[in-house]
Amino acid sequence: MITIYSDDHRAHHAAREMQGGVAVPAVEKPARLDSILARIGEVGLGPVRPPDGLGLDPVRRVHTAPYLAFLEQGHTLWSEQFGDIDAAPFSWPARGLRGIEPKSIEGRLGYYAGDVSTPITGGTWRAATAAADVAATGACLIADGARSAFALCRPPGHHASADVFNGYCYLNNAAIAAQVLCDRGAGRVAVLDIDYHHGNGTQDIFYRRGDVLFVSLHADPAVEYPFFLGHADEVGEGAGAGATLNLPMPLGTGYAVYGPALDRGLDAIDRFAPDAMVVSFGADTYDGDPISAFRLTGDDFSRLGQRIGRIARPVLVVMEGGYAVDALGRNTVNFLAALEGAQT
Ligand code: Q9C
Ligand code: ZN
Repeated sequence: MITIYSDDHRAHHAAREMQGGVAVPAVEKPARLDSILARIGEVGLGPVRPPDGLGLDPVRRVHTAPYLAFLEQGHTLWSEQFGDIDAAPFSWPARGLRGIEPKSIEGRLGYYAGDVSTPITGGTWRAATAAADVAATGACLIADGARSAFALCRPPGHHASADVFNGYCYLNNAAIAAQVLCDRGAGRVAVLDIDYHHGNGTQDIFYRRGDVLFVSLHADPAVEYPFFLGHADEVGEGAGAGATLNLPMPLGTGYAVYGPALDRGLDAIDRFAPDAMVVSFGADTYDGDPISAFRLTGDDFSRLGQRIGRIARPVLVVMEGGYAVDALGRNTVNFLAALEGAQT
């Protein structure tokens, strides 16, 4: 399987994130991709190539212009006031307040942010746009006839909506890829999100559309991030009614529960009969993940890949979460190799 990768991800390396009321070293860090790249080389998964430099056009198809302007300038404006440290919000337009964009950078951070754990650093824009380019390039390879491709990118994307950054995500790489597939002629695209966390951004972006099916397996939002979306009764609206499927599962879920849920999701995708598929892949469902509570093993990732590969559609895999860095390369490449093996 071909991997698309840009070294520009290193520009985004947040010093800290908030967990349990204290600032701790950020778990979404450059070493994650080093682990995956090393394993790709070890097992000879296939070639690794840079993105095409597609620019911002694919990004503008998914995100609003004011949001992109904010993301691009945000850290510079913040630094003029607070110095060269990572920017984070502390005030939100919660219930009872007016949701209009303030003028000050502190206010704008709260306006566009969904949480306090997604800092905007001096290199965030560069890394996030490179990640979007990686995903968009992967989508072009699929549109040109590849059976599978792997967009190895960070920062991740599936929590980001058209105009909200949160959950370590700024630009929604998987949504950008799905939109590229639509724009390149796919009549129907399925997004299968198997990150541990619900893909709230992707769901929101496609919620009212019938041409993009969104299927997500994740920890129950009643007890896990992102908390405010991802329940089973969210099924899409308008033209998108029936084109969202959420399969929330309890903390502690292992393969005995996860496998049958995946089969339900794949059945729905089969019925939808998409021209192509985007998999938002997170390895944070792993037993040893430091911020998650599912119990998948290294071998289970091979089983997931095998089941998804058997669906016999062109598949772009887009990297999302996964924070157990030492096992991340093995788990991810287990998944990719099994997926490709089941396709042929
Ligand atoms: N108690 C992705 O996997 N909250 N994002 C962490 C831990 C944010 C995860 C707090 C988790 C976001 C792409
Ligand atoms: Zn996640």
